[in-house]
Amino acid sequence: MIAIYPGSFDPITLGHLDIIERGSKLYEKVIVAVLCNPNKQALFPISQRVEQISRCTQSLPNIEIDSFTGLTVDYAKSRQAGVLLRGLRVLSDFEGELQMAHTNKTLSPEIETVFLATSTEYSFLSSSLVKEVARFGGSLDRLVPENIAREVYQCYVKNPP
Ligand code: COD
Repeated sequence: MIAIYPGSFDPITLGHLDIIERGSKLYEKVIVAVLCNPNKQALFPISQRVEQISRCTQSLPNIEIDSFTGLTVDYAKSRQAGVLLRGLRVLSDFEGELQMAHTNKTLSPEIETVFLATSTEYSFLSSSLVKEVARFGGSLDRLVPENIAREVYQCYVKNPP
């Protein structure tokens, strides 16, 4: 079975990577799919996010990185995927995630959403938090891989707040 792990990944965090690694043990193949959303201002362009995720997942044999536009379920069907993989951190994630899962199920009943609970050490971690910490010069150790931290800091050196 092929699973899609869709998201913004702006930037990829250790929490995302934990879900990817654990998902890779459950499914034949996991396609990490970066949504291309021209209406949302992102820190990194799509091509750079795809490259960052590829770099961070090199050691995993059954991971593919891609980007997509439009509905996630349409993309999933185009890739013959049966599962949408999502991560759950805290109760506040649940409402939005459940709404998304029900919408996707209504649009495409044959595709299941599967949730993986966050690992305890990443339960607080989000891409927004990473950007906020970097904006104020805080340490990104234990939040993102070192090579990603460097690129995040560079954005704020180029565009100081
Ligand atoms: N631990 C565990 N899981 C985590 C962590 C962590 N520390 N951090 C993030 N995650 C999980 C998130 O809960 C999420 O499941 C996933 O990782 C990706 O997170 P993000 O923040 O990078 O991506 P999102 O949630 O912004 O992605 C939203 C989508 C792009 C999937 C969504 O907007 C979408 O499907 N858009 C396409 C249009 C569509 O199909 N709409 C209909 C569905 S509503």
